[in-house]
Amino acid sequence: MLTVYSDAHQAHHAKQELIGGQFQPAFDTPQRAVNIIERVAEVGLGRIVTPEAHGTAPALRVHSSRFIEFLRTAWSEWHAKKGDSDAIPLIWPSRTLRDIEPRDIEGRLGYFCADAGTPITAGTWKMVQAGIDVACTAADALQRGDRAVFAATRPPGHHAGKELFLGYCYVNFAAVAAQRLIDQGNRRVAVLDVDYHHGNGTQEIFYDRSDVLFVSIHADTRDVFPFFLGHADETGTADGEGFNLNLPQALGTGWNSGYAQALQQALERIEAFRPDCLVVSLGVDTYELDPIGQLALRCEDYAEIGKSIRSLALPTCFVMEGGYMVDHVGINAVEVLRGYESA
Ligand code: Q9C
Ligand code: ZN
Repeated sequence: MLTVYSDAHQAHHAKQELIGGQFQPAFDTPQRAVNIIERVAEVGLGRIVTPEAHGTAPALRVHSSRFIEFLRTAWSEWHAKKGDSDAIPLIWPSRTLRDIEPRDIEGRLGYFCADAGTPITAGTWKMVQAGIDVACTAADALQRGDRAVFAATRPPGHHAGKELFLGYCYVNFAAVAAQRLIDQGNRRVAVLDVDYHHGNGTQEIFYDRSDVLFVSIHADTRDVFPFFLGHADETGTADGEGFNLNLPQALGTGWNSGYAQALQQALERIEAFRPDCLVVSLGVDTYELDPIGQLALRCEDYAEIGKSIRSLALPTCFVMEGGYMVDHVGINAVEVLRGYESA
């Protein structure tokens, strides 16, 4: 399996993260992606290539132009006003306030960002552009005939919506890849999201469409981030009615206590959709030792996930999402890919 990777992600390294009222080291570290690519090399998964430059056009297919422009320019605006500290919003257009884009950078940060855990730093845009390039280069390899390809992106992307960033995600790379596959002539694309967290951004982007099916297995959002989407009754709207499937899991769920069954249900829905290809949002924060996650998958379960996905016999683009147990993120992510290759 081909892997696409750029070390440009290292340009972004958040200083700290506010968690449980305390500043702690950020969870999305450059080391996560380094460990993943080192593991890919160690097991000899296949060739590793650097991405081709694609600019912002592919991101503009799934995000608004004012949003991408904001991401591109926010740091210089913030830096001019506030100096070197990470740009983090502290006020949001919550439910009873108005939907107005402010003029000042502080207001605009809250307008486009939904949480306080997704800072913009000097290197954020460089990292995000590299992620767009990686996702597109991977999608193009699939289109040229590769059976499977791994987009080793950092940061994750599945929380990012048309005009919203949160949850360490800025641009939705899985959505960029899925849309690119549609734009290149595929009639139906399925997105399977196995990250611990619900892929609220991917759901939002494709919610009213019947050409992209979104299926997600995640920790129940009544209990965990991102809270405000991801519930079982969200099935799609307008043309997209019936093309969104959320399979929330109770905290503590493991392979034999519900996860394998949910995966089977997800695969059956994808099969019935008869897609031309598949994008997998590959998060491994479902791991039993993940410091953020509260599901309970073990190392050996990840190969089973890969094997099960392979049974669909679809051209498959894996796009890296979460996984924060840093010394296991490479092992577990690559287990999925090896399981896929072995089946
Ligand atoms: N107390 C992804 O895995 N903050 N994003 C959680 C936990 C947000 C993670 C705080 C975590 C988002 C793609
Ligand atoms: Zn996650």
